[in-house]
Amino acid sequence: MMHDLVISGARVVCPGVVSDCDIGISGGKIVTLGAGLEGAEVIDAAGLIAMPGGIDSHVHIAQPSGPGIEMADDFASATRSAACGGNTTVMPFCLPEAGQTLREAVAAYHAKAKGNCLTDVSFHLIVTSTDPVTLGQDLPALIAQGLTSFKVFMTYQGMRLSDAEILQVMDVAREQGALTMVHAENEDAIEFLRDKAERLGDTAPVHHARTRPVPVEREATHRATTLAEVAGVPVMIVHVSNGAALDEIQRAKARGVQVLAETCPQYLTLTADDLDRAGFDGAKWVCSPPPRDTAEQAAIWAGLEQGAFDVFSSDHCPFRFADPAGKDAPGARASFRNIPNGIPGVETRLPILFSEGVRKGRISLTAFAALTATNHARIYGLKDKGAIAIGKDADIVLWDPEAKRTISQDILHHGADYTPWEGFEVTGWPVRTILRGQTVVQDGAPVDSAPGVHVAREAPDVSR
Ligand code: DUC
Ligand code: ZN
Ligand code: ZN
Repeated sequence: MMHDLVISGARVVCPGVVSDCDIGISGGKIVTLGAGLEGAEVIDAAGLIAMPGGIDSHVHIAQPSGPGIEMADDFASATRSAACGGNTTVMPFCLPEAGQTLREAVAAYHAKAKGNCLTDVSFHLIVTSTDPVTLGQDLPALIAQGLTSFKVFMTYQGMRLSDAEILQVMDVAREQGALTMVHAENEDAIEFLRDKAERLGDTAPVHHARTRPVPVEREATHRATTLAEVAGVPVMIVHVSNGAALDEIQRAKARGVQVLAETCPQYLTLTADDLDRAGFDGAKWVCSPPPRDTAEQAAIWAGLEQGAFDVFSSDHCPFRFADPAGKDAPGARASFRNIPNGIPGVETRLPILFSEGVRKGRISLTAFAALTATNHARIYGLKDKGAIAIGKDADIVLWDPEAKRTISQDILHHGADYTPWEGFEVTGWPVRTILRGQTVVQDGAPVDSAPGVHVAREAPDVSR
């Protein structure tokens, strides 16, 4: 059988097993795994590892972020950066602007993404309102269109939902077979600490971390899992930053609650000390939850090694540093309160986990593929994606496991003007990214096209 494309000679990371075989691709799908395959085009991948293309199920792209504030990435730059970092699908959130319905917001995001993407894209929703139109009409209609997951916030004035509202939203998720994702931090506790810090003149970026300490996240994690228990739904706790919050998740699971958990590179490799750098520089590391300390990093690593986490995402949420529409927003130097929350990371997520996790012997290649692609597809209902297996989309990334890179703004492709990992050394780098059989990044350089499309999803497996 003649294939459109054969990837030959790689170590191939299939679900649960690594195999030395060729990958035969036709019509954008993986159709054969075997030896000596024939193809119209053959990629000699000797010495490389073939992995399922990364799925980053937690990114923010061109998201409204307040008056005068602009995210550093549009869909072109975010997906270019994602593809160069070995990803083939990203899952951004649709957040309604003031006065916009959820359906209008989704239409606006589709318009921004269409024709501009180097990876495939599949939207989550953010639910900030529980009015009858949102819960009774928009949410069911959008879930039916394949936007089968949404995030709610327990923090941020204007975005947070009360416990009563979260229960209402979870009830819609239960009825419609969708998955609720929760940002778990206790807003009242943060506000109490933030007011106090400002009264004391503690306004530098590091106080962002000090006013969102571990108990703030631990309590909210307990509450979120308890609300899911009461509503009788599964829940995804996103961006878990510390061992105490992870303990709450494990306790809820032991009670029989279906809790899924996500963590991110910042909680493995950064600390609150990064926010304490000289002058205003710490603003580069302001994100929520904040990076903690080395003991919490160890707790998150232990969770990853023991299978306590389902997915590893970037929470890419980029703002330029030297920009009044970014980190240097009006009032940001006067108080950390005004610094936009979020850091870029869609391009560095996979190399950091490969280097720190696989190369350092903490996790296996198959665990890496599960945490960075396969589980994202299974959990969020991307039925054609996430694995090197017959019938799946040919979304594949070839890794040079020996390539050494020093992460630096100079080598990245995002729209931000810095990386929080400047100077971080990694071993292993994605050298070729293939989306549905088409090469979109070769030798670190993106091709000049935009083949990415929006992918509607099935119901999440845990919600069916
Ligand atoms: N939560 C996120 O998930 N991303 C950026 C900011 C935030 O608070
Ligand atoms: Zn969040
Ligand atoms: Zn996020």
